[in-house]
Amino acid sequence: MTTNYSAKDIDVLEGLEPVRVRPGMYIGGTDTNGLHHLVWEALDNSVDEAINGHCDKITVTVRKDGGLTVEDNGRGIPVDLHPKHKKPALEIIMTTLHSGAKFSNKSYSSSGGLHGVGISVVNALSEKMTVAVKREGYLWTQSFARGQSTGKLKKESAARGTGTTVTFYPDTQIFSRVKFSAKRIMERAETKAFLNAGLTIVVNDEETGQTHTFHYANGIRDYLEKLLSTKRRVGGEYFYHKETNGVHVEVALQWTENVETAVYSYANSVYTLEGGSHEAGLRNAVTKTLRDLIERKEKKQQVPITADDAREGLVAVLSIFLPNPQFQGQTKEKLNNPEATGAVESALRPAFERFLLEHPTIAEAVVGRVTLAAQARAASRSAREDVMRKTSISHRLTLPGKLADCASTDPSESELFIVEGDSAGGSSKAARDRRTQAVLPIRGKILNVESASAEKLAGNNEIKALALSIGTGIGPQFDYSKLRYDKIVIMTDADVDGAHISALLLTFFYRHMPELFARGNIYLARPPLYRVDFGDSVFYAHDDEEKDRILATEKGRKKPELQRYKGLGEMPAAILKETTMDPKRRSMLRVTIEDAEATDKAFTQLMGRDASARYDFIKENSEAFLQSGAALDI
Ligand code: 0RA
Repeated sequence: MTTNYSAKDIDVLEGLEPVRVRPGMYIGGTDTNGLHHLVWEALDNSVDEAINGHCDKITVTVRKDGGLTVEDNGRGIPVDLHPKHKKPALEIIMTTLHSGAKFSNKSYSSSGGLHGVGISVVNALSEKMTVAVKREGYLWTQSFARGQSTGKLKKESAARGTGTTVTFYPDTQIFSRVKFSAKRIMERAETKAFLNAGLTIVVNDEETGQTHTFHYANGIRDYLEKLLSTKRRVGGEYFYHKETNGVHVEVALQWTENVETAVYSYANSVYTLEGGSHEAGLRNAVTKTLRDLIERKEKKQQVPITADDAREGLVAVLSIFLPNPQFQGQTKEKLNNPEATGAVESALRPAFERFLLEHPTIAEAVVGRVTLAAQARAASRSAREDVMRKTSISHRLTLPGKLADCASTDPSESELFIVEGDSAGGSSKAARDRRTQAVLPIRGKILNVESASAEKLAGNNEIKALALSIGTGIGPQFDYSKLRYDKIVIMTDADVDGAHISALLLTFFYRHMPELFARGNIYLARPPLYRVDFGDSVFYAHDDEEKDRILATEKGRKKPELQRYKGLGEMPAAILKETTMDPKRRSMLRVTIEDAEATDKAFTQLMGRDASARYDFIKENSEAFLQSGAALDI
């Protein structure tokens, strides 16, 4: 740091009243997410001290009295008097909007994300807040309530070292629920520790007496290890870090046998879910390096490598630190600094190329993996082109009205969720990724195709909507090349009725589109049936047994709060997304026909005309019924 902060630069002070009038504008809302924004804000202020090299330990305490304390050994918030306003800098920083940044002239800050609004916002939304600072040989304290000081800055005693301790109690007039989730805080602390190698973050949960210390000497390399866990690796791990022109770039990556790509990107240790300019730089560097390598190695004409081929199976952590991060998009989770693309690409590309040349075994494995992806794509391309042609305007017009289609026209990345009823349809539409996920609500129990006549089948609206959406046609007209979605996901309520509807749909597919099973396009979503809250920790259970197990293993902890989701329609969209739909977090069952004959028999028995005890059978066997499917983490 070359210059010192200059308090005199602040002329107009903006009070905190607007924050209390419209908290949502500053912290996104007043639900538990908003509540936790206060924690992220307080934590980020300390992490910023660490990013800028002034702090190496942060302690977060979830207090028994409902408050939260964040302590750091940074420089301490300045306490000197502002020449014009005749108030200590600390008081100005705590009681006015946006003043903290003006004092601190830090090179990197996480501000600009959804949070980064300033520690004063935490103060404004807390019924009580105390700040203790060690600086200039003394311990200083000041207290506040709802954004205003309740006393003057006090010089308490002589003290060694420097640091800031902030304790706040969220305002019950603002927040519907003021209970912090130690689990969420620990997850966040872990990520921050991964992204800031060497930083120690301790989280104390006074309620359970648990303490977790997060410290990763190898930073994002340790993070990558965790993300890889048991995934089967291809080649070896690659790590890169460099600082050029004030932009610090760190990458850790590894290819796997999985087909999914898992790139976690961060800017100034803020998670960028939607990627953005830095992620584009990574994508360019990786694609171009591998493309060049393959072209040089294989003289003869090869299948060209696309960016998606290069990323297939890739698990990566990208973390960059840059002076003025600009976050964009609805949730401000996309980095929008154009210079970041070039900074990442031009630094990474030559280094990654050198690495591959120096590690021929790894290079060979990665090239093999990427070539495989390219070949698979080429093989399905002609089929896909066919689909594209046939999904031209005339076909598009015939899509059923209640289908909420996805934006993508590329079947290989598209998914269709079949849900039961309009309310489930509503919540799944809110929870989906509209680019790649389509939702088709069907009404009630669809026709039992096992016992229905062909005419009845053709005239049934639900069946028609299904067949049109999927695109392949049914029975003898079935044409796989017209498939519009790679994944067809049956998503029914996690109860007996849901299992029944799943069975009806599976029967329909099995009888009229069996190839979809053979090719592995049919999936069952696994929405939870119960939510169990133990104060801070949240568990989801898919059935009674799992719920009982959770209750048994977590016995002795706080009194559990049990919630049974009556249906998908009742589940908040965010929860549905998190537990069931988001490809990064969900787990689904892929239904494969291992024993076609036995399956055929089971369907005939279960779904035929002559099935008096069918309902009971399904009730008892709904779990076993799904056992022909293998659990996949998709
Ligand atoms: C303004 C200026 C300086 C540091 C800070 C604020 C600061 C704020 C927080 C919030 C939590 N922990 C913190 N640590 C520091 C820089 C003061 C200087 O130049 O010495």
